[in-house]
Amino acid sequence: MASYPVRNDSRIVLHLDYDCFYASVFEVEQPILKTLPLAVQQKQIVVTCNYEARRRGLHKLQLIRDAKRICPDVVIVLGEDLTKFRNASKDLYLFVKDFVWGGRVEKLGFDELSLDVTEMIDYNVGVLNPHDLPSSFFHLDRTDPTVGFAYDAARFEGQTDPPSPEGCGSASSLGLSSLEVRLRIASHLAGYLRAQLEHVKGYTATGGISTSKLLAKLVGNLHKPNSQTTLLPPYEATENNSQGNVIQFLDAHEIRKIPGIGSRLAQKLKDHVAGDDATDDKVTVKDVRLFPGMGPVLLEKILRGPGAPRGIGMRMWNILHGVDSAEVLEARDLPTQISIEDSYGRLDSLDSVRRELAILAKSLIRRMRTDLLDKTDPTTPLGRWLAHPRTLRLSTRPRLPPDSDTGRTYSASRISRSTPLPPFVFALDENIDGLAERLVQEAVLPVFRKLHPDKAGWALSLMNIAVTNLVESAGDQKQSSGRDIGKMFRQQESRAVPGSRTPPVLVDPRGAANDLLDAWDAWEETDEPLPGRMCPRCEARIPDFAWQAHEMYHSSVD
Ligand code: TTP
Ligand code: MG
Repeated sequence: MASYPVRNDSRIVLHLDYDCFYASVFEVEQPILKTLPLAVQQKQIVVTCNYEARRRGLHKLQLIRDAKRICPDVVIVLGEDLTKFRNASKDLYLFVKDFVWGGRVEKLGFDELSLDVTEMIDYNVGVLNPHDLPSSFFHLDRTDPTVGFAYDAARFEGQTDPPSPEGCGSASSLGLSSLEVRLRIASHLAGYLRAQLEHVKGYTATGGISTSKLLAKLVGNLHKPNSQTTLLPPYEATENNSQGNVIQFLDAHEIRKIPGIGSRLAQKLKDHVAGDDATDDKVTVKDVRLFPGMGPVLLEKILRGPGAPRGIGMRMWNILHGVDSAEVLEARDLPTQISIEDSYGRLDSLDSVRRELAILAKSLIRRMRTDLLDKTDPTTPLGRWLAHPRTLRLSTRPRLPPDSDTGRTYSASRISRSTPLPPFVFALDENIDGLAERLVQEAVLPVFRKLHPDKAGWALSLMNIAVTNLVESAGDQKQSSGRDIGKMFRQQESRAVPGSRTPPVLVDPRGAANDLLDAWDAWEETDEPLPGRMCPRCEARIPDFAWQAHEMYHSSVD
């Protein structure tokens, strides 16, 4: 087959995924926990556990009851209040971003980062001494040549895929600016950043190094935990390596494991390639790529449908070949929206709806004050709004009647409606409770009535209120000054088990922002096969008891 044009000389991207993130947050607070099997509980579920617990047979999304049976001395901590995870996530993000020239660090969920380090790598290629690669010095600061670390540029740090024979390819035989040399240097930067995260902040992370967000994330998954992997060149077809390593690496992946290919797209591809009766078969990238007649035109035909972006065939064809042009988004100092939601057994009366909306509205205003206020200016002691959201959106999700065969209840999809956000919510001298009540009365309930014109019987299993359409206040574009960037996040998210008595949670808008329909899913499947039913978002099989938790984990705003 002809070589596919993989651009391999453009960006260098690192992907970092903190190991057992929620559990690590507790371990950092109380280091003694590191030596013990530790599980984080939300409702009756282990949402994550440390690697000591995993060695003893525990895994994510397991019933607490089972965890205790399998490992009676497991230490269980409560993880329903997300504040500490959110704070840790923000702190680690700012810590990492400080190292990266240009601040091109993107947060993917609470516990993953994508870093575009091209500029740093190319600068460091420029100062390499090709005659003495083992005594190289990585410059972390262009203006102060003493800031950095010593490293051996003749070898990769960590693992490579495929494994690289030690010392292969000297810089002189490859050319200093070859992709291999650039990735080698990047692997040392990844190793350095991971070591800093561990020694300064107490968190271990798993790393991936390649030329795009897609490839860096996927290759990082190969060696977990506390390790890193570089996708080794050649990326394009060569005489000796007929396909190139990108195709070889990607081809073996199940189609639904590719970030950017959500469940709906994956199902359509599977149906086409394997036929309708083979839904449980694993269809790989290779199966799709080499299917007779496959190409952008056929892909467009297969994937076309409501909601599918134009040109999806070409984009999918690119992804199947590892060509991902999505940029690492430059850190923004403001979120794109703030969204709070909670789920319920069944909300039916106006009183209960009003009460729960007031709780959500309080959280929303509190969150707006945390994320959108600049409190650094002593002349405005109450703070100054950095941005004003213009729109208020209410989403709800009704519960469907129980399935007549199984008796199980399922939820319908979300419905939502928007209205202008009343400006009184920005009053800083009024208390949050009062503002929230007024917001519910004057804005949220009228929208609710439009969404649900019937007087009762809504059987709501979820409500979400969000402020969107943020307009930054004049003079607050601090991006260019490089000072205040990243004080807030472009993406806010949470993965939590919802429930009427747990604090309402902030929601991840990744799904909405993603280029190729569904979100980048950070979720790794557990090693053990789980009973239960298939998640329509990521197609993981989720046990019934963990269903709510898992749904919430995705929690993207539809
Ligand atoms: P993951 O990245 O899936 O898991 P992890 O970081 O705990 O473990 P690993 O070392 O395998 O990467 O999820 C990140 C956090 O999100 C996790 O610590 C707990 C939380 N989470 C939920 O709240 N609900 C869920 O359903 C899952 C899977 C995770
Ligand atoms: Mg993780």
